Amino acid sequence: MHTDAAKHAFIAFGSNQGERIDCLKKALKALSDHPDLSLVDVSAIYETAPVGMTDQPSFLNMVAVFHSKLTAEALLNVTQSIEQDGGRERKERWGPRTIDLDILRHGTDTVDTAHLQIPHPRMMERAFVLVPLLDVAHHDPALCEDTLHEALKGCADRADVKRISDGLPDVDA
Ligand code: A4P
Ligand code: MG
Repeated sequence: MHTDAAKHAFIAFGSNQGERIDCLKKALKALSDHPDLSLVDVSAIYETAPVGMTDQPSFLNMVAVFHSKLTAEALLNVTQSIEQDGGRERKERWGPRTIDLDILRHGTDTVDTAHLQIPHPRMMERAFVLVPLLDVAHHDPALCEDTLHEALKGCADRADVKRISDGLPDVDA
Protein backbone atom coordinates (compact mmCIF):
# COMPACT_ATOMS: atom_id res chain seq x y z
CA MET A 1 0.00 0.00 0.00
CA HIS A 2 1.26 3.50 -0.72
CA THR A 3 0.22 7.11 -0.22
CA ASP A 4 0.96 10.07 -2.49
CA ALA A 5 2.54 12.41 0.04
CA ALA A 6 6.21 11.50 0.55
CA LYS A 7 7.50 11.41 4.11
CA HIS A 8 11.03 11.36 5.43
CA ALA A 9 11.77 7.83 6.65
CA PHE A 10 14.81 7.46 8.90
CA ILE A 11 16.06 3.88 9.00
CA ALA A 12 18.81 2.58 11.30
CA PHE A 13 21.03 -0.19 9.92
CA GLY A 14 23.02 -2.60 12.10
CA SER A 15 25.20 -5.58 11.18
CA ASN A 16 27.56 -7.72 13.23
CA GLN A 17 27.79 -10.95 11.23
CA GLY A 18 29.25 -11.85 7.87
CA GLU A 19 30.82 -9.21 5.61
CA ARG A 20 29.27 -6.36 7.53
CA ILE A 21 29.89 -3.61 4.95
CA ASP A 22 28.41 -5.78 2.22
CA CYS A 23 25.35 -6.46 4.39
CA LEU A 24 24.80 -2.71 4.84
CA LYS A 25 25.30 -2.07 1.12
CA LYS A 26 22.96 -4.83 0.03
CA ALA A 27 20.17 -3.60 2.31
CA LEU A 28 20.67 0.02 1.24
CA LYS A 29 20.45 -0.97 -2.41
CA ALA A 30 17.33 -3.06 -1.85
CA LEU A 31 15.59 -0.15 -0.08
CA SER A 32 16.76 2.38 -2.70
CA ASP A 33 15.45 0.15 -5.50
CA HIS A 34 11.95 0.02 -4.03
CA PRO A 35 9.58 2.00 -6.29
CA ASP A 36 8.01 3.88 -3.36
CA LEU A 37 11.29 4.81 -1.65
CA SER A 38 14.02 7.15 -2.83
CA LEU A 39 17.31 7.63 -1.08
CA VAL A 40 17.95 11.12 0.28
CA ASP A 41 21.12 10.72 2.37
CA VAL A 42 23.27 8.32 4.37
CA SER A 43 25.25 8.93 7.54
CA ALA A 44 28.86 7.93 8.05
CA ILE A 45 29.49 4.34 9.15
CA TYR A 46 30.32 3.67 12.79
CA GLU A 47 31.87 0.68 14.52
CA THR A 48 30.06 0.22 17.83
CA ALA A 49 30.35 -2.03 20.89
CA PRO A 50 27.34 -4.32 21.35
CA VAL A 51 24.62 -3.00 23.67
CA GLY A 52 22.19 -5.27 25.52
CA MET A 53 23.73 -8.66 24.88
CA THR A 54 27.39 -7.70 25.17
CA ASP A 55 28.97 -11.10 24.41
CA GLN A 56 28.79 -10.77 20.62
CA PRO A 57 30.92 -9.17 17.87
CA SER A 58 31.01 -5.41 17.38
CA PHE A 59 28.48 -3.81 15.02
CA LEU A 60 28.61 -1.51 12.06
CA ASN A 61 25.80 1.04 12.35
CA MET A 62 24.52 3.78 10.08
CA VAL A 63 21.29 5.70 9.39
CA ALA A 64 19.78 6.37 5.96
CA VAL A 65 17.01 8.81 5.02
CA PHE A 66 14.48 8.11 2.28
CA HIS A 67 11.49 9.82 0.77
CA SER A 68 8.76 7.28 1.44
CA LYS A 69 5.38 6.98 -0.24
CA LEU A 70 4.62 3.86 1.77
CA THR A 71 2.55 3.62 4.91
CA ALA A 72 4.56 2.85 8.04
CA GLU A 73 3.16 -0.70 8.13
CA ALA A 74 4.07 -1.30 4.49
CA LEU A 75 7.57 0.01 5.15
CA LEU A 76 7.96 -2.51 8.00
CA ASN A 77 6.98 -5.31 5.60
CA VAL A 78 9.65 -4.09 3.18
CA THR A 79 12.39 -3.85 5.83
CA GLN A 80 11.52 -7.28 7.24
CA SER A 81 11.65 -8.97 3.84
CA ILE A 82 15.03 -7.32 3.17
CA GLU A 83 16.27 -8.62 6.55
CA GLN A 84 15.21 -12.10 5.53
CA ASP A 85 16.84 -11.80 2.08
CA GLY A 86 19.99 -10.67 3.89
CA GLY A 87 20.12 -14.05 5.60
CA ARG A 88 18.98 -12.88 8.99
CA GLU A 89 17.90 -15.59 11.37
CA ARG A 90 15.98 -14.45 14.42
CA LYS A 91 17.37 -16.59 17.22
CA GLU A 92 17.37 -14.29 20.19
CA ARG A 93 16.36 -10.75 20.87
CA TRP A 94 19.33 -8.38 20.68
CA GLY A 95 21.49 -11.26 19.39
CA PRO A 96 23.91 -11.24 16.43
CA ARG A 97 22.50 -10.46 12.98
CA THR A 98 23.62 -9.98 9.37
CA ILE A 99 21.27 -7.04 9.03
CA ASP A 100 18.84 -5.28 11.37
CA LEU A 101 16.67 -2.49 9.97
CA ASP A 102 14.83 -0.34 12.50
CA ILE A 103 12.41 2.38 11.43
CA LEU A 104 13.28 5.35 13.63
CA ARG A 105 10.82 7.87 12.21
CA HIS A 106 8.34 8.06 9.37
CA GLY A 107 7.37 11.69 8.82
CA THR A 108 5.42 12.76 11.86
CA ASP A 109 3.64 9.39 12.13
CA THR A 110 3.14 7.91 15.55
CA VAL A 111 2.36 4.20 15.63
CA ASP A 112 1.95 2.06 18.72
CA THR A 113 0.78 -1.44 17.89
CA ALA A 114 2.02 -4.84 19.05
CA HIS A 115 4.37 -5.21 16.09
CA LEU A 116 5.29 -1.60 15.27
CA GLN A 117 6.23 1.40 17.35
CA ILE A 118 7.21 4.68 15.68
CA PRO A 119 9.16 6.71 16.68
CA HIS A 120 11.40 3.78 17.67
CA PRO A 121 10.99 3.49 21.46
CA ARG A 122 14.70 3.00 22.25
CA MET A 123 16.27 5.41 19.75
CA MET A 124 16.94 8.20 22.27
CA GLU A 125 18.79 5.84 24.64
CA ARG A 126 21.42 4.57 22.23
CA ALA A 127 24.51 6.32 20.95
CA PHE A 128 24.82 3.74 18.15
CA VAL A 129 21.57 5.23 16.79
CA LEU A 130 21.89 8.88 17.83
CA VAL A 131 25.41 9.51 16.50
CA PRO A 132 24.65 8.44 12.89
CA LEU A 133 21.20 10.05 13.14
CA LEU A 134 22.83 13.39 13.90
CA ASP A 135 24.68 13.20 10.54
CA VAL A 136 21.37 13.27 8.65
CA ALA A 137 18.90 14.88 11.10
CA HIS A 138 18.93 18.20 9.18
CA HIS A 139 16.70 16.64 6.51
CA ASP A 140 13.71 16.80 8.86
CA PRO A 141 13.05 20.17 10.52
CA ALA A 142 10.90 18.39 13.10
CA LEU A 143 13.97 16.52 14.39
CA CYS A 144 15.57 18.82 16.94
CA GLU A 145 19.34 18.36 16.90
CA ASP A 146 19.70 19.96 20.37
CA THR A 147 17.35 17.31 21.77
CA LEU A 148 19.41 14.56 20.11
CA HIS A 149 22.66 15.99 21.52
CA GLU A 150 21.08 16.23 24.97
CA ALA A 151 19.90 12.60 24.79
CA LEU A 152 23.37 11.51 23.66
CA LYS A 153 24.89 12.89 26.86
CA GLY A 154 22.90 10.29 28.82
CA CYS A 155 23.89 7.29 26.67
CA ALA A 156 26.14 4.75 28.40
CA ASP A 157 27.53 3.56 25.03
CA ARG A 158 28.61 7.05 23.96
CA ALA A 159 32.36 6.30 24.08
CA ASP A 160 31.93 3.07 22.12
CA VAL A 161 30.87 4.60 18.80
CA LYS A 162 33.77 5.13 16.37
CA ARG A 163 33.42 6.69 12.93
CA ILE A 164 35.18 4.39 10.48
CA SER A 165 34.18 5.81 7.11
CA ASP A 166 32.38 8.83 5.70
CA GLY A 167 29.74 6.68 4.06
CA LEU A 168 29.28 3.62 1.94
CA PRO A 169 31.47 3.62 -1.16
CA ASP A 170 29.62 3.60 -4.53
CA VAL A 171 26.41 5.09 -3.13
CA ASP A 172 24.87 8.09 -4.87
CA ALA A 173 22.81 10.07 -2.43
N1 A4P B 1 9.24 -3.43 15.74
C1 A4P B 1 8.51 -2.56 16.46
N2 A4P B 1 8.76 -1.31 16.10
C2 A4P B 1 9.69 -1.37 15.12
C3 A4P B 1 10.35 -0.37 14.33
N3 A4P B 1 10.11 0.95 14.54
N4 A4P B 1 11.25 -0.78 13.40
C4 A4P B 1 9.18 -4.87 15.95
C5 A4P B 1 11.50 -2.11 13.21
N5 A4P B 1 10.91 -3.11 13.93
C6 A4P B 1 10.02 -2.73 14.87
O1 A4P B 1 12.66 -6.77 16.12
C7 A4P B 1 11.66 -7.27 16.95
C8 A4P B 1 10.31 -6.70 16.51
O2 A4P B 1 10.31 -5.31 16.64
C9 A4P B 1 9.96 -6.93 15.05
O3 A4P B 1 9.28 -8.12 14.85
C10 A4P B 1 9.07 -5.72 14.70
O4 A4P B 1 7.72 -6.11 14.54
P1 A4P B 1 13.75 -7.72 15.55
O5 A4P B 1 14.52 -6.90 14.55
O6 A4P B 1 13.15 -8.98 15.12
O7 A4P B 1 14.61 -8.11 16.83
P2 A4P B 1 15.73 -7.29 17.56
O8 A4P B 1 16.31 -6.26 16.64
O9 A4P B 1 16.68 -8.25 18.19
O10 A4P B 1 14.90 -6.64 18.69
P3 A4P B 1 14.75 -5.14 18.92
O11 A4P B 1 13.91 -4.97 20.13
O12 A4P B 1 14.32 -4.43 17.67
O13 A4P B 1 16.22 -4.79 19.26
P4 A4P B 1 16.89 -3.47 18.91
O14 A4P B 1 16.32 -2.45 19.82
O15 A4P B 1 16.85 -3.21 17.44
O16 A4P B 1 18.35 -3.79 19.36
N6 A4P B 1 24.31 -2.88 19.74
C11 A4P B 1 24.96 -2.15 18.80
N7 A4P B 1 26.17 -1.63 19.07
N8 A4P B 1 24.41 -1.92 17.57
C12 A4P B 1 23.18 -2.43 17.23
O17 A4P B 1 22.72 -2.22 16.09
N9 A4P B 1 21.22 -3.66 17.98
C13 A4P B 1 20.53 -4.31 18.92
C14 A4P B 1 19.13 -4.69 18.65
C15 A4P B 1 21.10 -4.60 20.24
N10 A4P B 1 22.44 -4.07 20.44
C16 A4P B 1 23.08 -3.39 19.47
C17 A4P B 1 22.46 -3.19 18.21
MG1 MG C 1 15.38 -4.66 15.16
